Amino acid sequence: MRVKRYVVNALPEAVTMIRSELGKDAVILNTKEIKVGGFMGMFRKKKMEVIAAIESGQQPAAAPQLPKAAPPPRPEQSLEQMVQTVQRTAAAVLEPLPAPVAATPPASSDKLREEREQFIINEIRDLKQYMATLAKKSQEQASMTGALLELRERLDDQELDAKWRDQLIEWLMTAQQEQQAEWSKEQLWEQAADKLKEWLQPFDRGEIDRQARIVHFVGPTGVGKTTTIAKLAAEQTIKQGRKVGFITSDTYRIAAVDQLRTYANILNVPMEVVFSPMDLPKAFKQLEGRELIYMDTAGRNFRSELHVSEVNSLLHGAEPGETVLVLSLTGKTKDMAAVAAQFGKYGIKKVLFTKLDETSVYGAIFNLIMDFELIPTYVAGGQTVPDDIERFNADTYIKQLLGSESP
Ligand SMILES: Nc1nc2c(ncn2[C@@H]2O[C@H](COP(=O)(O)OP(=O)(O)O)[C@@H](O)[C@H]2O)c(=O)[nH]1
Ligand SMILES: [Mg+2]
Repeated sequence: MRVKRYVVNALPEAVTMIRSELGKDAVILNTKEIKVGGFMGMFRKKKMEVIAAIESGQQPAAAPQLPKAAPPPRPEQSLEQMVQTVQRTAAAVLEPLPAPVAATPPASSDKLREEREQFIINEIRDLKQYMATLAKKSQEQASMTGALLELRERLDDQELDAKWRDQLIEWLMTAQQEQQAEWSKEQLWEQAADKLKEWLQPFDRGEIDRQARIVHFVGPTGVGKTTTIAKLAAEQTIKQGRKVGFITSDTYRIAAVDQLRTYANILNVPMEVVFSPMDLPKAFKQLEGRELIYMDTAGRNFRSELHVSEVNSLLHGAEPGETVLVLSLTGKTKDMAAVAAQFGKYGIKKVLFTKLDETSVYGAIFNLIMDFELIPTYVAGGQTVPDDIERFNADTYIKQLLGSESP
């Protein structure tokens, strides 16, 4: 009789070794957990000791081996090949265990069998999952026509969030399959535009409430709040003939007050400066006869909760009105998202995007609208007062996002 001792991490490992070294007639005599290595009794690793034996005279036959771990199907394998791999694996591992020798207590043999079965089950489950993802991927890739790939690339270039990009591509693919047709590039762009418009639709009613007498503009420093106020005020006074007034609380910089004052003078609009919420009633009194009051605020560190709540307390003292968050498209998406999240806590939903002229990447607008349920009002595209501003228009925006390929 030839007896051999194996020290392994798990039983299946030993089974493989026994099969290949001692042959298929080998039997396991005993298994037990042991601890090896370490230093002065510490850091010892748990291992399994397996004693196996074969009658002398019996040749270690070339036995079917229990695959250690089924080799993961390579991505370039076809589905058929993958299925064969799994079948082969299953056939090999499901082969009955060698009958336990009488010396082996039945309890340990049952445990052994159980462990092996569990191992097999896990292996097959992993393989199945792997196959399913691979099959889905390859199916997707195969059915992605050139135009779809091009659209995907465009959306990536535009920094549209991967979740919206994937959702859109998936929807287009399904719609195409359902119609059993392959859309031309034009059709594809048209369908993509329609779908994007549908998604934006709940937020696309953006206008500053005509009933609101006081409109506050908030947002980080330098995004274009003061310039935007001047643009909108010009439209309201010159085109609409409304009586407009200005209030500024941006007293952190002398230049900021002067900047708004310059516009106030040009437009012949009265202006009040407030240093704290306590000054507000007086300012409103001064502007009593004005139909519309634009309120300029200081750009502060709006990623800080403290500053946002500070602005909010200033606004709350005021008469009911609207608050518009101004965001510059030259800002980083992450920073814009952080600001939107902070203001979102105070129920601020209207947004105005500036500096459209300084970017050709438009995905951030979509991402922000969808993620924070923001309602876009205007987009500003230049420094010229009063011309460089227009109402947000979903169709125009989607054309910008999808690019010139759009029909
Ligand atoms: N290119 C571009 N520049 C803008 C736009 N709006 C404002 N600006 C410029 O951005 C700078 C800061 O504007 P300002 O109104 O003072 O920002 P505030 O700090 O938010 O009040 C100024 O130089 C503006 O001329 C825009 O839509 N496009
Ligand atoms: Mg300003």
